[in-house]
Amino acid sequence: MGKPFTPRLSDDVFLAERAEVLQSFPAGAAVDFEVGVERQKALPLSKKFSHVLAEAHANQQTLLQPRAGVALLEEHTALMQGLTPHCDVLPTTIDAYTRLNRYGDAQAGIDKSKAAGTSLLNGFPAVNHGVEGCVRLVDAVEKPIQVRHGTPDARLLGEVTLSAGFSSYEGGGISYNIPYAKKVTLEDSIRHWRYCDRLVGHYEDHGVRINREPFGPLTGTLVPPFISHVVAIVEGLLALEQGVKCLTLGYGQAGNLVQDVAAMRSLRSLADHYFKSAGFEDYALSTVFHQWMGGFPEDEAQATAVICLGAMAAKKARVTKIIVKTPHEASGVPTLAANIAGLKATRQMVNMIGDQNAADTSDIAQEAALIEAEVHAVMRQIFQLGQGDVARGVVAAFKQGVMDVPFAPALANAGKLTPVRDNFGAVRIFDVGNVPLPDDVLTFHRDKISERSVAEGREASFDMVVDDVRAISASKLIGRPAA
Ligand code: 8ZB
Repeated sequence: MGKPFTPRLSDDVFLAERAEVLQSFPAGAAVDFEVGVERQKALPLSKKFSHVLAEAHANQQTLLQPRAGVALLEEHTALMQGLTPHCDVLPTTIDAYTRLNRYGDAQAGIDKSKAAGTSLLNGFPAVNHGVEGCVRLVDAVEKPIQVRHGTPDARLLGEVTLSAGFSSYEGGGISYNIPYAKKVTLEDSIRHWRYCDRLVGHYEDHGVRINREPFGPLTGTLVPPFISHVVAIVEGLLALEQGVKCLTLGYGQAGNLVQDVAAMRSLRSLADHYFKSAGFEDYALSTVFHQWMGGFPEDEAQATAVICLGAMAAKKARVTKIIVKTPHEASGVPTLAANIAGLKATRQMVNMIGDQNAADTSDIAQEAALIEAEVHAVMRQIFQLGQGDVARGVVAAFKQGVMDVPFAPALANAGKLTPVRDNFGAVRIFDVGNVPLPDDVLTFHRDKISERSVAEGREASFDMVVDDVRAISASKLIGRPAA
């Protein structure tokens, strides 16, 4: 298949762009790569993301990670310290202004938060706190810490946080564009994430391993597993080409246990297949499962049940890491206590499932085979469109609707593919749009949807899709009509 990816950014081009990125905002002036390398090297193993992931993978343990971020450094540090006893790896969720590179607005948010004595931002504005603030944070916590965001142009954020000792960086040129932005072109976001991957590769060149994690769930709304798998594989290939060596690939819970376990199993084997076929051997691969990313029930006990179903699927699939939701999900940014509640419920479920047999049933194998056939069909087309350049291939694929993410805001996305649940709640394809799935696969989806139509005595339609989008927050998995 040849080398199906954009060539590595040359050092000359990277370093020239780097000078520009660091001059784009005053915080860039404090970034010193050599000092960053020394800081990363001085981290104890227990604070290195790549090490903790490798240990968990080797011992078949599952790490728990919450989401959390507030405006002020002291408050955020206290939040991290409060979460530390209840989780395995820490996040730092970045605020929405920083994600849009609006550092002036982020600063106003910091100032107003100080005056108000409470966080008025929905995350931690790491660029404004700068290298110095981030170093103080990293020094004050005892576990590995990751940047979690949703930023199409995350170059400066990466420079600041990685040089301060964050040891994992979430995102990717597709997964942090299509679900998050409307007008950013894929060409731009992929180019900016090539920079981020090359920065991580540059740390690797200097003996520092930093974990990279594409954002698996995409829009979190009825995303068929093969769609998010293709994005994960493409972003994985792009990252490996830039010298990334430690990758965590993810998937967001869809809700049907068989499909969710099959999705996690196939994600791992498919990624290995495509990475090795492209000539990559030297990489560490781990997996992450996101608990339900769609609408949640308001009621905290009901929300906890949704959290536990995700924990169960994830542990059945023996994933490396779970991103944990909270019983406050329906209402907004969670308190520390709500975050701890989600972590405790997840831990209890993970422990109880972990003691049990991990063997797959035949229905899981069958579902995994379906996902594999779907991924191969789309990847084949992406390689063809790219003619040796997977980045170009994926851009063309989105343009033609060959790749299509349901419910995404991006203009770069066709939005023709429409999913719906089948009679057991698995996500199936109602309208395939221009995605080139094989005929036998499409027939399977159609038959599965017909089964549900017969059971409900109604034709499949967009109403059914809407019912499904609302179902979990209304206490069911499948959006059945009222009896
Ligand atoms: C795409 C990720 C969305 C999830 C959570 C949302 C949702 C966002 C914060 C946060 C804790 C924050 N989220 N910002 N959780 N603290 N600052 O990310 O609730 O679950």
